[in-house]
Amino acid sequence: ATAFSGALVSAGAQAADLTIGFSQIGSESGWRAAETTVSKAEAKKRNINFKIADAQQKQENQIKAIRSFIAQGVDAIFLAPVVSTGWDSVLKEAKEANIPVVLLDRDIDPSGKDLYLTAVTSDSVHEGRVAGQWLVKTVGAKPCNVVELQGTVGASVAANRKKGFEEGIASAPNVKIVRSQTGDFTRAKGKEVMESFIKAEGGGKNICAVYAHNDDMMVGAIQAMKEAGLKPGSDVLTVSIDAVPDIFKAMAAGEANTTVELTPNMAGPAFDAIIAYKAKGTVPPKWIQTESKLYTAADNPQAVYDSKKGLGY
Ligand code: GZL
Repeated sequence: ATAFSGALVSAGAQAADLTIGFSQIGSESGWRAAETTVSKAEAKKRNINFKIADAQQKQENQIKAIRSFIAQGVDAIFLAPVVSTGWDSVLKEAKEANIPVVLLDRDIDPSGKDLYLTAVTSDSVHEGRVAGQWLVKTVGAKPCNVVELQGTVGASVAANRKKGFEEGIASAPNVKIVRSQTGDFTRAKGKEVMESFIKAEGGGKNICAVYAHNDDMMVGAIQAMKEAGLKPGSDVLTVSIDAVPDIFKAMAAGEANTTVELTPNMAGPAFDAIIAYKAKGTVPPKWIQTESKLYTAADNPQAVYDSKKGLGY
């Protein structure tokens, strides 16, 4: 009994002794704000000393934060990489300092795969594909001009969600992307770019659908469409990703159609992987994949909104 309880204590103690630094991108979207809130709660549950550095969406600030965590001698570093390139030297420094790195919610280029222990992300190509397939199913044979609001230039999820969506609509020649531009994952930029799309498309009458790489840009786009006298959710179909509360509020108002859910809890699985790695040398799989789920306006959006409100979005 002593040995057994001893083992438990040491594992618990192990987590209590762990200090982990998180280089977080910023709070550009409701989803990312929720990821930060949830990660703090997950750290608390596991008695982990958790330090979060907010980079205001700038890679150089993320690199500085990683260097500071290395200097502090943390036990592990979590990184949500704002873009997928430019990490080699700083991650090599972490490797030389024997500090394991875990990627959260975005990837770095495959050339850097030896520079991190594991990545906890969704399958963002699949998310885009599911979005495209929903649109094809919904419009049938009707010609459908789509405008696309892309995520941050250079972010793995933006490239993947674009690729997946194009795969999803490839089978329907009547569904075409006529305009595509980055809205940097923010509401403000999403609104601004949508305004320019509406202007460029003669007031937007021939825009059949908007595909946004996240719900926050779509919330901005919905604002722009309403101000231009268009009817998002009916005349103009909307499909986006994240499943934040405000997209369900729009659905309940008949102003949005579909979202693909992304869990904000990437840190929980990351903590568990690091605790097992530190306590027992268990090497995790290179990719810990989180699930995605399609929601439409038929899925009782008000109830979903109520259930998600207060989770830190
Ligand atoms: C996706 C994540 C994206 C979210 C956006 O895993 O990196 O970043 O979809 C956020 O809301 O800006």
